[in-house]
Amino acid sequence: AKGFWRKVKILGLAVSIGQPKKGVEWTPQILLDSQISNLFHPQYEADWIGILDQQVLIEEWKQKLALNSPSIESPENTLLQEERPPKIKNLGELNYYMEHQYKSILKNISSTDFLLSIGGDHSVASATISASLKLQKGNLSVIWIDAHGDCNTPDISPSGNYHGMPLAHVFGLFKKNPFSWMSNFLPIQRCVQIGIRDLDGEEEKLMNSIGLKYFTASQVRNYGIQQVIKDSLAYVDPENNRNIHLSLDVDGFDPTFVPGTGTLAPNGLFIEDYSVVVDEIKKCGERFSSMDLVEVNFQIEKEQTLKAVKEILKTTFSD
Ligand code: 5AB
Ligand code: MN
Ligand code: MN
Ligand code: MN
Repeated sequence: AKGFWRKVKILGLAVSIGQPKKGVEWTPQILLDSQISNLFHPQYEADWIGILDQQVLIEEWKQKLALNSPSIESPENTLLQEERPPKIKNLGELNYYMEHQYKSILKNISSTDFLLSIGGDHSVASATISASLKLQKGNLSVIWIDAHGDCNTPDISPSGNYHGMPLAHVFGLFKKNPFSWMSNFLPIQRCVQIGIRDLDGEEEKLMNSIGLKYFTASQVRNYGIQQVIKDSLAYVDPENNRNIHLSLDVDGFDPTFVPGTGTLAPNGLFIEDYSVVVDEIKKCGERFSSMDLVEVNFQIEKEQTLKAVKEILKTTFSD
């Protein structure tokens, strides 16, 4: 669009503890070093806010714990831990990290900036969405591209990995919310998922029972991506007045296009599909307000994956 100008603030989320594989936490620094903002059309003015490093934050968290050690070392607590093994792995660390992430977004981003969050694993999405909901005074809808549902609750998760749970969390579906800073929740009808093809049994039952709208990868092939994104936007933004957050898990793409990710699923989307999706979302103009780019793991594969990430960014921030 002519005359369009937008400030893009990039936040690096160097975190991997929502899942077991090393490597996703290095992605923000690698992309910063690759000068990705040079790929953006000049109508976007891109600035890195910084990179939130899990090592630094976890160290800080441990020091705070040590200061309170008497209560932590008490026998009741040890017993409690044994009786109830944590249903979310690295819960304390994640809570600490994501509280910082949430606060850092509120501190550094204004409601008219575009926020690009670069992960890191997909755990970060519950905090970016919560923060965006707060910034946009609740007026937010989400397009979620993924092979997976990320809709497990701690009770049904087969792995205990939080990156498979952020959507259930931000919908407010956890029996007990373990993150006290998180108080903005997304109505289920304000979200649609695209590219889904690998759901856990209980997760799928839950998604269907709550009426979450999603398009599987095979539905994308049957209906065509144009139809899918049009229907999606009509569903989450029926009156053309909502801000749109795009949560892009790169495993939504086909593994031949993005091989470098921790949870591969065959028969995914291609850049041509993404291009149609993003063009349609960009018709929302400034209401397209934020995006997560997550689950990129150059440790698993670098050459093709870096090429793919550059294409994704170029497509997103074209004119
Ligand atoms: B991703 C699985 N459903 O919960 C689980 O990559 C995988 O953010 C989750 O979409 C994949 O552990 C999470 C088996
Ligand atoms: Mn996924
Ligand atoms: Mn995901
Ligand atoms: Mn993944």
